[in-house]
Amino acid sequence: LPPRPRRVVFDHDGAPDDLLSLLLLTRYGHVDLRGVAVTPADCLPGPALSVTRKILDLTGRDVPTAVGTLPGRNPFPLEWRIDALRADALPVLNRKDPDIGPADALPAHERLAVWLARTPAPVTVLATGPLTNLAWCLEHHPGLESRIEEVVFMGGALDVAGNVLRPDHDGSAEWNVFWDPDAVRRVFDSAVPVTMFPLDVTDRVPVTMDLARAFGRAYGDPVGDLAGSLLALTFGTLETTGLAYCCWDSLTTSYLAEPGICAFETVHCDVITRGVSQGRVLRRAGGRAVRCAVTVDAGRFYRHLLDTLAPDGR
Ligand code: AGV
Ligand code: CA
Repeated sequence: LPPRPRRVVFDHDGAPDDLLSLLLLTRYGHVDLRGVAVTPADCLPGPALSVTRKILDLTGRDVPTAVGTLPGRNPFPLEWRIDALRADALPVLNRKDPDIGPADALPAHERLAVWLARTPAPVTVLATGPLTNLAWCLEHHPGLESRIEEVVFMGGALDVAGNVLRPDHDGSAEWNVFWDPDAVRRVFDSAVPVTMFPLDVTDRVPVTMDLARAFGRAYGDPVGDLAGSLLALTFGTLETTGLAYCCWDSLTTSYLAEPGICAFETVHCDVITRGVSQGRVLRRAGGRAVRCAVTVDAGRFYRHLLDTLAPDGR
C-alpha cells in the first residue's frame, strides 16, 4: 500500500538523527515538504541552519528554512550541541562553495505561523525536537489549530526510564519534553491530533555497528555517504553517557512513509512541568488522548532506512 501524500512542515533541532530525518524526508516522493524550522535545543543554531540548507541543496530541494530564537527552560549539554558543527563540516556537504542566500528575517516560530496560515490544506507538523515553536503558534494564533491535521512528535517515556540523567532530576523525562515542558502542555491543551514516539519504542532501534557497516557496503553515493557519516557521529554515546544513541527521530520520521513499522495505542496522557519529574509524560485516566507508538518492528525499520538511503547496502 503506498503511503498517503502529505504536506509536511518539519521542526527539528539539529542533532545527527534530526539531520538523518531530514535526509529521509527529501527521499519521500509522497511528502510535500513546505518548510523546515530549526529549534535551538540539541544544537548550535547557526551550524544547524547551515547544515539543514546544505542537505536541502545536496538533494535538490528548494524548501524555505527558518531558525528559532525561543529559549527552553532546561538547556542541552554543550557536548551534544556541537555535533551540528561537525555535521556542517562533512566533506559530502562541502563539495562546492555554499550558494546559500540570506537567512530568513523571521524567527522560526513566526515563520511556522506563516507556513501554517498559508497552506492550502491542513499540514502534518513533524517535530523531532521540542514543541516550543508549535506551542507559540497555538498560543498566539489559535486559529491555526485547524490548519494542522496531525502532529507527529518524538518525545516522552511512558513505561520505560527517561533519558535525562541529572542530579536534580528523577530520570523519568525524555529530553525533548524536558527542554520545554510547558510547550508540551500547551500542545496537549489544544485539539490537534498528536501521534507520539516515546522512548518505549525508540529504545528498540539503537544505532549499531551492523547498521554502520550496511552503509559502508553502499559507499560511493552522496546521500548514503551522508547518512553513514551522520550515524558515525553518534558513536561513543553509550561510552560517555551509559545510554545508547538510538534512531529516535528517524523512526518517528519513517512513520510518514511506513506507518506499519510501529503499532499504536491511544493513551490518556499528562505532562509534569515542575519539580524533579519535570518533562515526564505519564499515563493519566481522563488525560489528553495521544496516539502513542507502543511496539516497533525493528528489522523492518532498519530495512526501511537502508532501502531509502542506501539500497546497495541491503
Ligand atoms: O531524547 C532524544 C532526542 C532526539 O530527538 N534528542 C536526540 C534526538 O535528536 C536528545 C538526546 C537524548 N540523548 C542524547 C540526545 C544524546 N546522548 N546525545 C544527543 N542528544
Ligand atoms: Ca532531535
